[in-house]
Amino acid sequence: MGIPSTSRSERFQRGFIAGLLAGILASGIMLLLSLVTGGISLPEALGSAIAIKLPLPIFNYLHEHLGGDAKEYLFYIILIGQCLIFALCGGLCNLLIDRLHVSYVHMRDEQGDLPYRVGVGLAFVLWLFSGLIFLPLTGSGVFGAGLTTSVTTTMINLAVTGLAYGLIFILLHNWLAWQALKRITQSGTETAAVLETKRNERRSFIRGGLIAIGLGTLGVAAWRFIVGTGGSSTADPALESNLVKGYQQKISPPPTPNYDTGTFPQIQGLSPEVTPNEEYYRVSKNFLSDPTVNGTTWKLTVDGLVSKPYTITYSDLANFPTQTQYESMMCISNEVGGEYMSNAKWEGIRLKDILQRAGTINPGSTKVVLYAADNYSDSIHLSKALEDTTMMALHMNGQALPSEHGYPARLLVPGIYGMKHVKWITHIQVVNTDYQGYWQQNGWSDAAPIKMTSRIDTPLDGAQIGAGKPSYIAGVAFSGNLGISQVDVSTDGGKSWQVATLKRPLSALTWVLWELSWTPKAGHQEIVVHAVDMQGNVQDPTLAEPIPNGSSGYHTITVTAI
Ligand SMILES: Nc1nc2c(c(=O)[nH]1)N[C@H]1C(S)=C(S)[C@@H](COP(=O)(O)O)O[C@H]1N2
Ligand SMILES: [Mo]
Repeated sequence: MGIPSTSRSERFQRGFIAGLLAGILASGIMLLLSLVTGGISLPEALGSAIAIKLPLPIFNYLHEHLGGDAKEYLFYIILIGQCLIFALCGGLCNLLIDRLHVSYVHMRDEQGDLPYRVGVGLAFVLWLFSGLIFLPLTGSGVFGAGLTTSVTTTMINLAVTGLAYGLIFILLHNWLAWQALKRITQSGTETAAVLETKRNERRSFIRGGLIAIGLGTLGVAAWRFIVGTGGSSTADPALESNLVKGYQQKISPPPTPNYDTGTFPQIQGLSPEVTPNEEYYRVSKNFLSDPTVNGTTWKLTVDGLVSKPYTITYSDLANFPTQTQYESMMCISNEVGGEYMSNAKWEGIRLKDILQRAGTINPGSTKVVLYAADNYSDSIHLSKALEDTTMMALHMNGQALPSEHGYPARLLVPGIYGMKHVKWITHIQVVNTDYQGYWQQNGWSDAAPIKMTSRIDTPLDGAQIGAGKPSYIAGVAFSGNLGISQVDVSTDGGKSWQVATLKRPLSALTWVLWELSWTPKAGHQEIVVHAVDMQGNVQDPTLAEPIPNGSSGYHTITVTAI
């Protein structure tokens, strides 16, 4: 009784099919593990590496045509790729074993079966490859060490995935081999007996496999439970879970906002949703005094690379259509948890309309420069200048613009830090150069997109609060023009997180008020907050100083409950 002769291509095919099916199952297990244990899965690692390295024009193109879905598509494409690689591994493994003539007899028994130790070996090779080569190549470090996620979790997850793949592969492969054997020896009674014993062996293996998978799942759940409830972790847990979450969120759909049902509570210490003009943050370069512009003599000049430059007075502005919008602003020099962030209702004229009045804009124009009465200037890109929400504001919360906020006219450019919101505008100029403004000449970012941020307004850092008394943790979260879809709050320094309730924002350009009901236990508590935007990006946990691109990191406070 010998091996039924099979061709190389037949063996490759058998390995490929077994590898593909095993790969699909193993990929499912991998994703499940990354969800349950918070570890990173390989498609996520690769997906975020690609998302980060993608050249900006391609990224913009994809974003324009696929929107937030682009990340999802990328994820599925990579996932399919991973299954195909698993399949290829199966096919190649099957061929390779035939090549190892010397140990041939040990690697394959008479029926053409592969012993399970081949599967374990395959799992080990894949484990080493993904941990030592693949993850470092995606920038995640050896076994995900660069993620500051627990290396052990990644090692275990990858090992479980690899073993699942290896063992399922052998199981399927042998089943396929058995089917082939059955076809070839349909008449032989002697072989029928062999088939019967093999069938029994297989049944008991399947039973064993199911029990193993069941126990494994239980084990993971139990371990998760232990780790999740007060188990101590070596790495900074806040950083760990959030960074991993950051990677996952980058390529998965954003959460549905947990908006209140019109019952957002009045909370003492929480910022008012609309900042009164007197309380609105104030920043200017002027040490001694800001300019006081006389509205009756004020003139606005629009010129540069336009066909019909013009100059108008304040009363001429009444000829333009107006637009009202809520928009929050934040200064690029705002520290994490800082006060340089406010929200107002603005009324004014679209910059687009002001430029249109100057005729046609020369082809090749790149930027629009805004000059102010205090010799301040800054520029924005022409495409940004033509957006519907970019405007010259004349009113703030229903009043003429207060002097300190730029009377008679200031720029609003949502999504970009406060410094580009030029106050006391006197002159608007279209240019074809890369004009650098006042702060840029001092080393600050020119693009200056707002970094997502979240702030705990109440309780205050260092406060003493009543233990066992129901109270609130509340604050604001802001991401420029990207919106906020979720705010997570931790009361144990980032070990565990709870989803806060959001107040439905006044517009897509404002901050979002959030709250979490809370009854503190006695003792010191470390409260941490982070947010997720409407695209599913998670706030950056990396601590960064404001200069040159704006601060980042999670607002963290400590309170004592007695
Ligand atoms: N003309 C002029 N505009 C300016 C500035 C300035 O110094 N001069 N400061 C900018 C900065 S850094 C910020 S954060 C915002 C602050 O606007 P606010 O004082 O109305 O909050 O205005 C911007 N516009
Ligand atoms: Mo600023």
